[in-house]
Amino acid sequence: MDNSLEQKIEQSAQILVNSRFAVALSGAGMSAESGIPTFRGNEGLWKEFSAKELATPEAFLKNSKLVWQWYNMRKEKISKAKPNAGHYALAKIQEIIPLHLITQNVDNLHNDAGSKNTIEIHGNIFLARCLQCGHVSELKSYDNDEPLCPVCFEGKLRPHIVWFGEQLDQKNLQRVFTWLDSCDTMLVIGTSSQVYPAAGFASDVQANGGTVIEINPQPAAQAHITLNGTSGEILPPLLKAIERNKNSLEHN
Ligand code: BV8
Repeated sequence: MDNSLEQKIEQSAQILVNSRFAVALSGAGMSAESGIPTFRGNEGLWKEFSAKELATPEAFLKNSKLVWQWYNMRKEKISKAKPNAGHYALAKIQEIIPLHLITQNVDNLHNDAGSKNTIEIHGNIFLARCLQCGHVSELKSYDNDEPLCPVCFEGKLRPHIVWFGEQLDQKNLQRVFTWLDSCDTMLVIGTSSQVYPAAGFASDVQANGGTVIEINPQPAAQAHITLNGTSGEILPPLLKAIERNKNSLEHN
């Protein structure tokens, strides 16, 4: 690792250890090293299917079976994936400093890696919502493209996912904005920063005088510090630097 990247990791660790209220925002790049394709990369998920055909309420109304087949294909892939070194390092950082996590990812891997205090703003691929009674239930299987509600037994289930053109869950959004109001350091990890409202969070923090640090091999956010690399490469040394800085802070 070149020493300018090492220096920037050290600088980022000092900022994070001294921050009052840090928030991490993660995107699909976080799970790339777990073998889950991102959306807009070369092997991106959107390549085969376009978002408008699948990740919209209109698509589901028009052809719910096709949408379920797409989600079931993704669920099968995700069910076989494991958190990577980046997920585990981030969960450990959350044990050392007050780091709150907002994820755009629906793959549950942050939860599997032990992250707490997480807001899944685009939902979770292993949850399904009844169109009839609104009940949200866990649906881990991926063999049924016309699942019915296990509570009212008659309603069709849809993925408990936020599609394009749909409002985010208002409770989640309220929590996000409360966090952003207090946030003095944001760590943006593995997102192309193209999807709103998440794409606007870093500039909200900057507008409040906060510091933005980005981890991405192809940086996309307006960040003060850019750690140019993958989350699996950067987060473990960032964890070590945070542990070092935290210890020396406690012993001085
Ligand atoms: C809403 C479904 C109110 C779940 C998703 C304001 C301006 C312009 C447009 C809008 C706006 N407000 C609303 C919109 C419309 C729309 C939008 O933002 N459109 C974009 C495309 C312009 N937003 C909405 O509709 C949102 N709703 O705001 O409601 C409203 C509604 C309508 C009109 C006005 C207001 C709902 C957004 C949620 C959509 N659902 N997915 C699913 O099936 O998964 S979004 C989809 O993109 C995923 O959920 C994903 O999380 C999200 C963001 O993608 P990324 O995570 O960034 O992934 P991507 O592939 O793009 O990038 C990967 C990055 O990782 C790259 O930078 C790469 O370099 C990096 N990387 C690669 N490998 C690694 C790595 N990084 C680190 N390590 C690695 N190893």
